[in-house]
Amino acid sequence: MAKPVLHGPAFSTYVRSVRITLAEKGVDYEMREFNFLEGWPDGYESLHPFKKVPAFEHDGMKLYETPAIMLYINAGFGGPALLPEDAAMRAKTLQTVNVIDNYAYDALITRTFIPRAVVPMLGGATDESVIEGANSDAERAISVLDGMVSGQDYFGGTDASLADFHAVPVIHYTSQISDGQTLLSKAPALTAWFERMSGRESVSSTVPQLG
Ligand SMILES: N[C@@H](CCC(=O)N[C@@H](CS)C(=O)NCC(=O)O)C(=O)O
Repeated sequence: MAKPVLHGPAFSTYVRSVRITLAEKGVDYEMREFNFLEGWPDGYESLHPFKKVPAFEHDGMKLYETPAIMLYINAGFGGPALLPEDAAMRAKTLQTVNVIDNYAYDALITRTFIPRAVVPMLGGATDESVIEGANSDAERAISVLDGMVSGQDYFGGTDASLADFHAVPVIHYTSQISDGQTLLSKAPALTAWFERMSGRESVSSTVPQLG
């Protein structure tokens, strides 16, 4: 079986979720890194028609959309099962993925982390009004995630699952800025979960270097 190929930059939260999943399954893979901020590889649309990262290839099969790639890796390779058996818990892992994609990423990354950390890194000025405007959505996202992981070790219950690997890159960037630290200080269960996750080799070995 050929090695899977993962396309995209290591700084992307979505690329990192796939990398964590591959590491958890013990899958050897080739990483084809590029920085989309500097331009897209020629013909990238053949891998991802909407021009986003990551894109994934394995044995002639092309796949895009992070949850689909993670499901494929979980089902297609050996190693531990990364979804709970219990029906309710399995549904809750998908719920976590959707909370991240539909609410948390926009508030915490697009409207908070990027203007606070990425824009100045690229030589621009932070627009405080964007961060202020995101605050109530960011608070809600953190508070909901805190409630979801409260009373259990992981989003899917007793074992780490794809839900945790989807969420951890977003919470990592949140933890790197003061606005995010303030939000996390009011979320004890999520903070404990993040510390637990940070101790995993798959997570510590994929911490992105920004700047
Ligand atoms: N729904 C996509 C989202 C992927 C996504 O938004 N990736 C961001 C980087 S973390 C991206 O490609 N941004 C580049 C752009 O929007 O031009 C997935 O699940 O993979």
